[in-house]
Formats: sequence, C-alpha cells, structure tokens
Amino acid sequence: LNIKLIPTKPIEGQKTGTSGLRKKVKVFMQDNYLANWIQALFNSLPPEDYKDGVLVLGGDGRYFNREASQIIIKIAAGNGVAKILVGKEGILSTPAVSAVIRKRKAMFNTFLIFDFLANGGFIMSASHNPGGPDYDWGIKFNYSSGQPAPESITDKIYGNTLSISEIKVADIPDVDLTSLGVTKYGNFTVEVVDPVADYLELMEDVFDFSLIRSLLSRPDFRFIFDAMHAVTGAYAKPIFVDKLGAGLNSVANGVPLEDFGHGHPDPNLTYAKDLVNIMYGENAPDFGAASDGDGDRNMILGGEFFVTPSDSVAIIAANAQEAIPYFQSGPKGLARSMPTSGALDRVAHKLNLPFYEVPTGWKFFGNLMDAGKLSICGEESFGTGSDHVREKDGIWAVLAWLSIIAYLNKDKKPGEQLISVADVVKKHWATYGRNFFSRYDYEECESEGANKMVEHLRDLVSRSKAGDKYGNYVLHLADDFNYTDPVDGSVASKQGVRFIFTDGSRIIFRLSGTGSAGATVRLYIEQFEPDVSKHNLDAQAALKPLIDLSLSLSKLKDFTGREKPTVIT
Ligand code: VG1
Ligand code: CO
Repeated sequence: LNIKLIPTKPIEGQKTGTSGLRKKVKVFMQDNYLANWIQALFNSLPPEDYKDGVLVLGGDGRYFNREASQIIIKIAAGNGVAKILVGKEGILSTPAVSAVIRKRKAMFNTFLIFDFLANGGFIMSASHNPGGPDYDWGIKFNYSSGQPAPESITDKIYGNTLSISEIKVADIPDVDLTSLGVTKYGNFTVEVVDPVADYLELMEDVFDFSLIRSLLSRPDFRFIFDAMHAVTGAYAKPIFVDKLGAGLNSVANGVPLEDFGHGHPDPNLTYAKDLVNIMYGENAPDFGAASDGDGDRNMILGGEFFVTPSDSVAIIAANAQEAIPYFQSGPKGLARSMPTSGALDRVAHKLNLPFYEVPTGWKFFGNLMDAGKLSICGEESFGTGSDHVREKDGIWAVLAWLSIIAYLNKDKKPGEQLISVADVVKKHWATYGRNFFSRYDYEECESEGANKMVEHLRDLVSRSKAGDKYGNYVLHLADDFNYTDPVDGSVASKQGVRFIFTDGSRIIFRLSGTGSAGATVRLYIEQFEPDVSKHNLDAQAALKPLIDLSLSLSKLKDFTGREKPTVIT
C-alpha cells in the first residue's frame, strides 16, 4: 500500500461536544477539516487499538456522508488499520454500529481469530440536527465495547487537532459502497456489510419476536412507525414489516434521504408533527413511534397520548423482567442522566436495584454497563436503552414497548378491549406516583447572553443555602452537578445548575453541547405528584408555578431576549 503524507495545519474549534464533533456541512467541507480530525484521532489512540485492527464505519445517510466515507477509509488505511467494515451505502444506525463492534468482538472471543476483532468505529451523523448542504454534519468515534469515546480520548483528539502537521492517506481508489462484498488493496481490506443483519440478529436475541408478532398481526391493534426519512428507514421494513408482520403502510417516511426530506429528524412533539397529528387525529392508531437521524432516539405515543421519555424508561424498567426475555433474571441496575425525571428512581427503589445518576450524554453509561452494574437506562431527551449495546437505541425502545403491550394483552380474545399505552402509563403513575416533567429549549440564542445567564445562576448557587425560600418552595440544595464515575474515578464537573426543593421538585439549567450555531439553553422542570386525583392534569398546567419561578430566578428573558422557548417537550 502506498501511503502519502499530506502536510496540513491545525484548525481551531474541533472540540467534541456531548456527542461527537458537529458543525455545519460547509465547515466540514473545508480543505482537510475532516481529515485533520480523523488523523488527530489516530494520533490519540494507542497503536495497539487500531494497527492491524478492524474498525466499523457507518452513518445516517445524510448529505456529505459519501465523500466523508472515502476520506475516513483512506486515512484509516494510511494509519495501518487492517480492515474497515462499512455499511452498504455508508448506512448504519448509531446503535447498529455499537452492535457490530460488539458482535465482531464476540467472534474474537470464541474463535480467537484476530482478524475479527473490531476495535471501534466511526458514526457519520449529526443525529437529530437537520441535514443537507446548508445544515449539519457530524462524526462520533466509538470505542472497543461499542461505547462513545470517553472524554479522556476526545480531549486528547482535540489537543492533537491543535498541533497536527501531517495526514497519512493510503493511495487507493474510491471504494464502491453500493454492493456487499470484500475488496482488498494490498494488506488493507474493505468489507461492505448489510446494515441490518447483525442488528436484527441481536434484536431477535433480546426480544420474543413471536410475542410481538402476535400483537402486530391483530386486526384490533394498529401501529405506525415514522422513520422521518432518516436511518431507521433502512431498518423499519425488514424488522417491523418483514419479521414482525406489521402492515406495509405502518412505516411512514421510510426512505432515508440526504436532507431527511427537508425535515428536522428529531422525534418530539414539535418536529415529528406529522406523526403527532395522526396520533391525535380522528381514528388514531393504537401505537405510534418515531426515531431520529441516526436511530438512537425514540418517541412513543398511544392514541391521543404522549409518553414522556422519563416515564418511558421507568415503565420499561418496571415491566422488563416479565415482558422481555433478555431481562428474564431481572435488570442488574438502573440509571438516568441528571436532568431526567426521578420516575426511574422510584422503580429502582421498589425493585431494590442499584441506581445511578450520571451527566447528560450516553458516554457516561458505558462504564457502568461494562462493569455489570447497569442494565436499563435513559435520558429525558428521547433516549432509552440497555446494555445490549452501548448506545441509546430507538428501535429497541419501540420493540420494548411493543413487548410490554403484547405481554399485557396476550390473553385478549378478538373483540375484547385491549390494554392501551395510556392504560399502562396511568397504572404506572397510580403505583409509583407521577413525576410531572417538561423541558424548555431556547435554540440558537446569542452565546454571550446565554453564558452570562449561566454565570448569574452559578453566582446564585454560591450564595444560596438550604432553607432559602423561593416563592412557595424551600430550597434543599443548589449546585452545579458534579459526577465521579464509580468505575474509573474520572470526574465530570459543571454538568448543569440545579435547584432542588424540599418537596423533591427540581429546576435545572444547562447549555446544549450538540448545537452547531449559537447557544441552546435547556431548562428542565420536575415536580412529583403522589395524589392520583391530580395525575390527569396537563404537565404544563401542573408545572406552571415552577416554570414561572425558573424564569424569574434565572432572568432568562433579560439575558437571552427570548419570550418563549423554541421547543417544549
Ligand atoms: C442532547 C441531549 C442529550 C443527548 C445528546 C445526544 O445533548 O440533551 O441527552 O445525549 O443530545 O443525543 P445536549 O448537550 O444538546 O443537551 V443524539 O441523538 O443527538 O446523539
Ligand atoms: Co441521535
């Protein structure tokens, strides 16, 4: 293999955020922008992690992935990687990349064939951010057990982007990604794989497919899945239709497009409007779900009913042992990100399970899973998952919910009233109490104002003490969340300003780490309600006093100039 050494210069601003490096496509298209970051990554990894090793490559099908695939493959070869496993057309969802990395690892363990050891992988996606020439692109690196690279690695990569001087590129032609198969270039190999096969096999191990099929094939159960023209379009038909017997019409927007059909592939009440309209419209289906750009998020809806993600993970955890074969001996532990509501805490308490609260971002769950301490976890941001992979997993969450509904209805005769999504949620609230929760996003604010607001909040925290009165609320604790990983002792600080009151209510502020322009302020509001007679209140109404308090104590309107949030979930 002929390796060219291309001289280059450092480029500012290549620091990864909550989940990889995300910028406008035009930024990534600048000379050497992506190449610098990829080379900096190889400069940061110990050689034994990639030399003569196997790396996985895939993405969500967005604009620029084709060019990016070629750049990444050639630099990987230039740095001595032996083999790249790449999804056909460059397609692999985020959870599927994690699954493929882990699966190839298992083959190493069983057969001791070094060639099959996958050391990690690249995901070409800006997740739920819009795609197309004027929008976003992104890249994430996942490590050897399929988990997002820890901050120790991403910090090193950033350091190396500031001193890089040379890129190692293999002199090979562009690789054909349109058909399955193996191509050799000297001692470097590219294998184009089916994006669905390994992932589907894993799903069949985790779930009871015949149980789910028994539900999806009922005439009195109607199901719709909206792939939002993003990566789960490649998975939805093979899984829901071909394997599980859902009708062909049950998959909407099922073809992945480079610009997601001009959409914003974020499955929430604002951006998945089409699905929301169907689920709240006349003659609504019984179950609706959607997933995001890279297939790791999920939204679950019943007929005229929205399941808030914080409740969703709690309900999955509470029902997992009965309804999902993978958890038949019970989950090992549960975890949520800090801003996610405490609904899951109550399930952990009742089931007597170890429980963890980690900072925002899936990378913090991986260590707990690898150490055998954690099985099911979630984030309020429509992320739910388990230790079957090391990423949140949209289709997994849909299958988990279908399993629960199928299990609860398995003895229902045709014509009998089925237990609905809303029934399941309301019963959960009646058992555990309801954690009212809402998140307000103020997207693309001026950075200066947003940063000043955070300074103001930190100042408020430093001056506050337990017992302080905030309107009708009495402060229990105010801080900027700090996390020490119980497995490796690494520390993540300043992960969000929180005000926790004596009745358990919480107000949390943080700035997004996934945007590509300006600053996005996130405000999270939570209040626990044990009284069943109040469970049917609308969350916005129930939380109104706390929301007003959040806005006044943060002076958000003054600092950002925003009257209203751009997204409410
Ligand atoms: C957001 C969410 C966070 C999630 C992250 C990645 O981060 O709040 O919970 O893990 O996106 O999700 P931030 O820093 O913008 O709040 V994904 O689907 O974009 O990879
Ligand atoms: Co995503």
